Amino acid sequence: RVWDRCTGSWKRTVPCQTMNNCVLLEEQLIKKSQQKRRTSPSNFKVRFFVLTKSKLAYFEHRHGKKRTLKGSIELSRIKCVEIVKSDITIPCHYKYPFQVLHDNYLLYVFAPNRESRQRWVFTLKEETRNNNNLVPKYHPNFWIDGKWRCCAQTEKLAAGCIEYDPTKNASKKPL
Ligand code: 4IP
Repeated sequence: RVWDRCTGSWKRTVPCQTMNNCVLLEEQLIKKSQQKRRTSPSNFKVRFFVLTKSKLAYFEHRHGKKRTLKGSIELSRIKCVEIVKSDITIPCHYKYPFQVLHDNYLLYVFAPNRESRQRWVFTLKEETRNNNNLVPKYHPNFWIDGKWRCCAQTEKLAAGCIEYDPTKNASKKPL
């Protein structure tokens, strides 16, 4: 048996049989609900994030219990990964936000410190820089209360307002 780092439990099978299953990063972070439906609540959840060569997955982890998968994003579906620059008061414990735009959804993740955020943004950008669905432009600030704080557009899927550089931040490996 081998220890599965994703679920935090023993598994009969080898978890790292292929390179795609190997863990690049793992850490407890906070995420905002993606609000995939119009009626979805806006809330923040502590989740255990695991990045592999193929996916960004997040798990619920209650003390002493097996982790349960809550969501998983195929890296090939990611269109943009960037730091969020904002003047708003961050409504959760972790104060360093970044964004992952995928499909027609937007995931906001909050890291506990600058270094952690830099590691996630750096590694995610490295792994997605050659995707063929990247956006030419993105929104540097939050989508909040029905509008973009950067450009005041009122459509969540409105085109971004500043150029997205998939190689920026990706040249220097963070500590
Ligand atoms: C849920 O709220 C959780 O925040 C989900 O996050 C989130 O899914 C849901 O949003 C949101 O409705 P309740 O727990 O109060 O039901 P998690 O999966 O981490 O538990 P996302 O998509 O953010 O994973 P939508 O977007 O699925 O409606």
